[in-house]
Amino acid sequence: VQLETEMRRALERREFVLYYQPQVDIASGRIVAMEALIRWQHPEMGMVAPSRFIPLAEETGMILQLGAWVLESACRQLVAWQREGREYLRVAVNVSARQMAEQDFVESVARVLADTGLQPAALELELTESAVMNDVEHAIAVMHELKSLGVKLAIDDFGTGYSSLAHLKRFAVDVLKIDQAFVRDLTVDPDDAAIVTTIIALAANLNLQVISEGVETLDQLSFLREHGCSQMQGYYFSRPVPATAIATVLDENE
Ligand code: G
Ligand code: G
Ligand code: MN
Ligand code: NA
Repeated sequence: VQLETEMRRALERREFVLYYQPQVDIASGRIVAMEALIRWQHPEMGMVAPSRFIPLAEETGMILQLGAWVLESACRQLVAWQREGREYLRVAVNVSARQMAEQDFVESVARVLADTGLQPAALELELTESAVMNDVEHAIAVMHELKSLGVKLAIDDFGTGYSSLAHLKRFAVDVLKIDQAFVRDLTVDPDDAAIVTTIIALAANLNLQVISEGVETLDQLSFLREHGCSQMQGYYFSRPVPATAIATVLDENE
């Protein structure tokens, strides 16, 4: 309850910050995108983890203001990076179920694109499988409207939710993002290995891109590459870092 009150003030006090984590194209070794990940720097409590406040923000509806702030900030930041010569870079933004359910969500995305001047194809929205399955018919309609704007869509945490293959066929998505729960033990757990290779094959057969998250070791990277996963994200490449540290990360990658 305390945290809820604090969270309302935090936006005005600019206590939320975005960290960015690179997504790497394995064939070229190049960073192609950044996932924006919210952090709360509380003046007394220090860094509050998103796992503590995102669920609360979703319950209270605060996620709507928070999500709008994240989307706008990430798009503005990307435009700034592109103007500094990183025109190849894209940004991935997490969208919660509550945001997707809002009547004016698509309109708000269109407005942010117009306001920031970001080209739509440089924005990727990560929709969790559970958010999409919350109200499938509505989600499918929203996904098609978002696609019409020209933005890219990814299913986050893929494999942990309840989307059937029949649904997947109707989703207007571009990317499947393999959940880190399957990546963690992939080199030692045959079940995880089977799940991951199956998702990669599924994506290939449906003409979807696939990205693995939570890649921490060279063994995981090698396994994923050998099985055809072309994009990866995880501590092996970089932890999420503040915007001010991105230039260094990109310089080292170029
Ligand atoms: O950054 P970290 O790995 O600690 O994130 C923990 C969880 O919080 C993840 O599930 C991530 O998707 C979620 N998260 C991080 N930033 C955002 C955001 O801007 N919006 C939403 N809806 N979720 C986020
Ligand atoms: O659910 P989502 O994919 O949006 O959440 C990403 C979360 O995973 C963030 O909280 C981020 O900090 C975390 N993360 C990113 N890379 C790694 C990694 O290599 N290992 C682990 N354990 N967590 C990671
Ligand atoms: Mn994500
Ligand atoms: Na995820």
